Amino acid sequence: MLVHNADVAAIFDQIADLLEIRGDNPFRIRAYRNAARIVGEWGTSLQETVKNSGALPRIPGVGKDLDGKIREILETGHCALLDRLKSEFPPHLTDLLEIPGLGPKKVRTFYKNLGIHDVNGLYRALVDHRVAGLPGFGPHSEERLRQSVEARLGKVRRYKLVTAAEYARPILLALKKVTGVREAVIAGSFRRMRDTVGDLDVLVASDNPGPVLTRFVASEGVERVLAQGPTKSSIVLRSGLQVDLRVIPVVSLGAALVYFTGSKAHNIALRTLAQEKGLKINEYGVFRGDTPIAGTTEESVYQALGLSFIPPELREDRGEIQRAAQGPLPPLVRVEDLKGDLHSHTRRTDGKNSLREMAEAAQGKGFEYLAITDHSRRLTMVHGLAPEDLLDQANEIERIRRNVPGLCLLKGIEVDILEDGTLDLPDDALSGLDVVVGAIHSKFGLSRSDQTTRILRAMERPHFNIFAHPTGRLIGAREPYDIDLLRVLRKARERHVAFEVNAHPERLDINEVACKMAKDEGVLLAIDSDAHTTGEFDNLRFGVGQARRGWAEKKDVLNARSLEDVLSFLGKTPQRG
Ligand code: DGT
Ligand code: CA
Ligand code: CA
Repeated sequence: MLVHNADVAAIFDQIADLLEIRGDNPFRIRAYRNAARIVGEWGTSLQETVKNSGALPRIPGVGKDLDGKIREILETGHCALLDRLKSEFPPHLTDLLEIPGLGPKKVRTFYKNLGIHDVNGLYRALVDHRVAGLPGFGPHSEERLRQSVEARLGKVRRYKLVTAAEYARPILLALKKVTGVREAVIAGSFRRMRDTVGDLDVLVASDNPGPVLTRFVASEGVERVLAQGPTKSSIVLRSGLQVDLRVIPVVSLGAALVYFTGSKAHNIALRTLAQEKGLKINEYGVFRGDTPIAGTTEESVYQALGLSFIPPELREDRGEIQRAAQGPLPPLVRVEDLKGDLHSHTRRTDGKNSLREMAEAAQGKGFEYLAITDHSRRLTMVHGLAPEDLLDQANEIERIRRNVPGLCLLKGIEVDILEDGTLDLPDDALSGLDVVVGAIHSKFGLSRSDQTTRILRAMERPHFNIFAHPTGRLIGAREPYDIDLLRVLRKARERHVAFEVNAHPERLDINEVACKMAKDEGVLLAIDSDAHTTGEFDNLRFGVGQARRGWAEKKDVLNARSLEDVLSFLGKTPQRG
């Protein structure tokens, strides 16, 4: 076997890396590093020298012990010590060393402190901001590292809807103030409320584009201007998010909105339909020959094609066009339709606000009801509640109810579904509550059949009301666990269990496709904030977005119902608080 000096050096380097990750004696580590360097730079082939002379030349700086290792490698191509060290660690741990800026010491910290095994694990930790708290790391180094890891994973970066919304707001506000601007809208996937967006597409209706473009490229937080023409421009913000601008004539606003809202698939289907009718459609309007017949409003564009108006959330070419040809589409659920929230947390577990603060915030939002659903005891890292804590909280709820007139506080729990499908609290602890939200927080890796069975069993429990964040995904960070969704939905219908559309920006779970399935299976949706702070009730709009993308109407949503109807669904007799 041909063994180069460089091969020997590489093995020594790997040994040094692993010894360092292990936290071994620094002198020993240095001996391997030095040997790697010296052998790697040795001018003649060690293997040939040994073959020709029968002996290894004396290599300065390399001790006896390492001499033996060099011989071993030259003869076999392997080193038993390296194989042994490798077996002490997860197989892909050392892949982390290939990420710019990461050496063995940092890899050791990730492995020891966070249990990270590979690049994907590191990525999840970065997305969850678990790295920023480690010694030697802060928010900035975390962000830099995340970018390197993304590059390594070959991810095309997409942004959470909430993040995109944050960046979009000041840009829109500024553009709306520019003289001559009739309208400024974010089109694209953002307007369709996709769970993530690739870039922002800003559409401005103005018959005087110059000042709009000037203001746009001067937006706060611009890192680079990618392109600038007379009516369009693209910028990249410091966060990496790209923003495209198109300024269009006021008379074309409707047609431009349709075109730039997309989706691409929807546009293509519209174009085909237009051609069948002998029409032409583009971002300036709908035309018969050269004569414009529609384009100022979106309604006019759809009408010219013989369609009723299609809400942006449905524009994915998933049957909406055929449906709109038959008549008006069903009215989709709106944020204003929500009468309450059935999943929220307080400081008693991992929330950041007190029960009273949460209740007052919900009252301020005009809710009729708010369910307090802190975690059950199994989630020890958040000090989950045992039965006696639940009683204590029930008393607190009774007291606070008087301070929030008009709002009914519901006593609830987010109870853990254990691996075997039992719940983390006994039935008699749950029976005293108004609402039981069940969720999975562990053992995400069970097989499809085990995971499904686990959930079906949990739903058999008499007090199980709402299945929370049913697929367990974390956007960009954790894939959904594997379940037979249809079976679970059918069980949910049979057991009068509602499926949650968790509106937390990192979850948006279930997604639109599952929402549509739930609707088709006759399972009610509960669009919940899962709020851990008073500010998070505002996230409900993102949950509503997913539900709308899944064709959900007001009648499909549990918490669009009155308190009385909700209590009756939960199997409770209405009692006025
Ligand atoms: P994203 O940014 O990846 O989240 O997704 P979108 O849908 O925002 O896509 P984007 O930004 O590439 O383009 C914005 C809209 O412009 C898109 O939804 C539809 C329209 N559009 C873009 N490219 C084409 C195209 O090649 N043909 C047609 N008909 N429309 C297009
Ligand atoms: Ca876009
Ligand atoms: Ca774009």
